[in-house]
Amino acid sequence: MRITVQDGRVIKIQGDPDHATTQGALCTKVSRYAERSYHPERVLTPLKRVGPKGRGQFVPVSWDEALSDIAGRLKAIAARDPEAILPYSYAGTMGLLQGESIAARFFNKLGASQLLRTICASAGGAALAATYGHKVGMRVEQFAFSRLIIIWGSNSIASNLHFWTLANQAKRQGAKLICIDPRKTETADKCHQHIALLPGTDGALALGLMHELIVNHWLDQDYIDRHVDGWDGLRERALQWPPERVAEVCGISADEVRQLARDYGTTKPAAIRLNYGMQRVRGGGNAVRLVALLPCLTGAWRQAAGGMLLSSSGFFAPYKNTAQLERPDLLAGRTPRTINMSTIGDDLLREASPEFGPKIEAVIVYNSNPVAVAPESGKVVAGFQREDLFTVVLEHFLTDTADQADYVLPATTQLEHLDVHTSYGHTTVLINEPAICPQGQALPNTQIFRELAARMGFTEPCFADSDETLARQALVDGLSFDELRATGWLQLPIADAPFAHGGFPTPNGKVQADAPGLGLPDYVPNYESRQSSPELARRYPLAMISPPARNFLNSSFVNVKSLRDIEGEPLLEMHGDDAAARGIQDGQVVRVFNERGTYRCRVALNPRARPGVVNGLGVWWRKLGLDGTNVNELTHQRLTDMGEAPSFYDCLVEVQADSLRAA
Ligand SMILES: Nc1nc2c(c(=O)[nH]1)N[C@H]1C(S)=C(S)[C@@H](COP(=O)(O)OP(=O)(O)OC[C@H]3O[C@@H](n4cnc5c(=O)[nH]c(N)nc54)[C@H](O)[C@@H]3O)O[C@H]1N2
Ligand SMILES: Nc1nc2c(c(=O)[nH]1)N[C@H]1C(S)=C(S)[C@@H](COP(=O)(O)OP(=O)(O)OC[C@H]3O[C@@H](n4cnc5c(=O)[nH]c(N)nc54)[C@H](O)[C@@H]3O)O[C@H]1N2
Ligand SMILES: [Mo]
Repeated sequence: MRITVQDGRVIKIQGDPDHATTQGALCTKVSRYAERSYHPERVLTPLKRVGPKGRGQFVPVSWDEALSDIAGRLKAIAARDPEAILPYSYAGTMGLLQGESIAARFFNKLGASQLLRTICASAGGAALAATYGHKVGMRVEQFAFSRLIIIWGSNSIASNLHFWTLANQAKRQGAKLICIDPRKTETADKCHQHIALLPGTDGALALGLMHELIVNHWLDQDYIDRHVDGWDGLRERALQWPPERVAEVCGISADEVRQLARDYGTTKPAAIRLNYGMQRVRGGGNAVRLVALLPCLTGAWRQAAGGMLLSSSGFFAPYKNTAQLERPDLLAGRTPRTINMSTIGDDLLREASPEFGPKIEAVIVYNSNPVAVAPESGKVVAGFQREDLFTVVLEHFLTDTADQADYVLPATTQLEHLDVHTSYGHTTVLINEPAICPQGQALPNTQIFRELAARMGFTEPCFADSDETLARQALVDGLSFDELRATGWLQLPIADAPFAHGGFPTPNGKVQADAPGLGLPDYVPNYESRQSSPELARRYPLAMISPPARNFLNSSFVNVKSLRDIEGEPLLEMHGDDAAARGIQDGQVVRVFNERGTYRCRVALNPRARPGVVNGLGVWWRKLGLDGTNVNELTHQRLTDMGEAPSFYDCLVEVQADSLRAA
């Protein structure tokens, strides 16, 4: 980003035309970053709760009063058991400094519970690690030169714009673009073909593609022999998936399977842009393993513009000094329990027990809005409303989570603080220089944890490290902070075709079809589907997915007026046939419900929804919804097959016209 500042105020935000991946473009959301940062509702002083829990009633207090009181409360809890204290953070900023640097040191020194950060990507991450050894893939720039691009489980125009620009370049050069997504997204509109499979059936489709690659002799047997472990077993498994069986499971036609396999097996270079949307189901890990094997069977990796990309973040691992930033040595031999962020609803409501450990007595939330984004939010809210829970939230705004706090502490935005960023879509390291002064009394997360550490009596010199010191510590010797500061970003040294000759980051350099300890991947049906839970499906016959609305970033930007005006209000997209069967009309208010709860919103009958699947666009702030709920009222806390991730898009519901409104 390039920020233009006049008299200390941001007047313009642009993409940087010199950066190879972004090429001068910003997505709609981030181009409104100034509107967000100067928002009249920014929290600009520390706030202390005065009203009942959860009502969002606060009075401003001084930093000193807030920090001293918080430190006092934490000390008292820690004296009984530090594991009763829980940090909760995720994607608000993904920077190395304002994420887990001083914060991690703070919680390590304290001996607090550790947070298992699973809410987004850990099923796919575990699957890539099992298959390739790490989260590695194609260099994103190379997609511009592909002849076939399969965009699989990603609404790239909305959530991965910089990739879309490259895919579009390939399209102009004659490449074929195919989108695999239950929803007819903005991206599907712009592809040559859209395959609208049922949610959670991607593993079956991948097996069917393998079947066709085998029977039509579209395999690169030399690449397989040299670089793939476990092919014989996988081959046998794939041969059990003829197109007709796949069609039945996926809710598509056998010809769609055959044609997709033909395109994939006979076009070179062929690239797959897989994204995290398809791993938010029970079998997400197995599905990613199966898709990740496809380019290894056709030898697509031989060409720079062939292969697949889910995440590039593993490429950064050798260049990041996580231990130096987070200082696990401060645990001093203790091994606190871990709490999975995706089951925060259940865990906040759990009593002390030998298996669980102590009841959670305090939560410190930063860079996250769990009340809106975590599954089964009825339970998350009930947990945060516990009278005996002490909650501190570092935030820019009074989000649904901040409303539940005992203290809200004003944090800086990325315009106001220093940070270093890696990426999961490209391969450059970036610096985030502060462009303006902190607004009001806001402080960077790092500084808030420094001040808290001092009041807790933590005397280790590492708690005094400045942000610049942290930035230098974040990178290993191969990358120079001074060079980064001078140029804005540094490209990692990665070959254009990194796996043309194998060399995957597994112990023996080979792709693991048969992964140690896991065996072969298979199709794993959803927890909730007509096939796997027919009784449940009789009561709740519609599958609901909840991908992000185009103009929001998870629950960020929902309160930015110009963006919310584009989205309008929370919507449920529904197919005309499903609506007709229920007497539902376009634009009507509906009740969407299952055993976990009820969510009311307006229905949009439109072709973006396929029959049998409804799309509840997310992630709205609960308090801006019709009756103070959002889609996560309906999602559940069961975890994926790998990586212990949530299965947001594995969810059955029923929909009815809202009788209150209809009357
Ligand atoms: N505008 C916008 N951009 C974002 C975000 C945002 O909230 N808003 N979030 C950011 C973050 S944190 C992330 S992790 C990435 C996520 O980016 P993506 O991985 O691209 O994920 P989503 O956009 O959540 O979902 C992608 C698509 O998956 C589809 N989908 C749902 N279930 C299935 C399935 O079972 N199979 C298949 N094949 N497709 C399925 C959805 O309909 C959706 O269109 O985007 C980032 N970019
Ligand atoms: N139903 C459903 N639920 C989902 C998803 C879905 O597709 N469907 N997507 C999931 C995914 S992919 C993800 S990644 C999670 C994301 O969930 P979260 O990590 O909670 O992300 P956000 O909702 O964007 O909330 C981040 C908060 O951090 C704050 N913030 C931003 N920068 C800073 C900072 O520098 N300091 C501090 N202290 N605060 C800051 C923002 O104001 C914002 O309120 O949600 C998940 N939830
Ligand atoms: Mo995410």
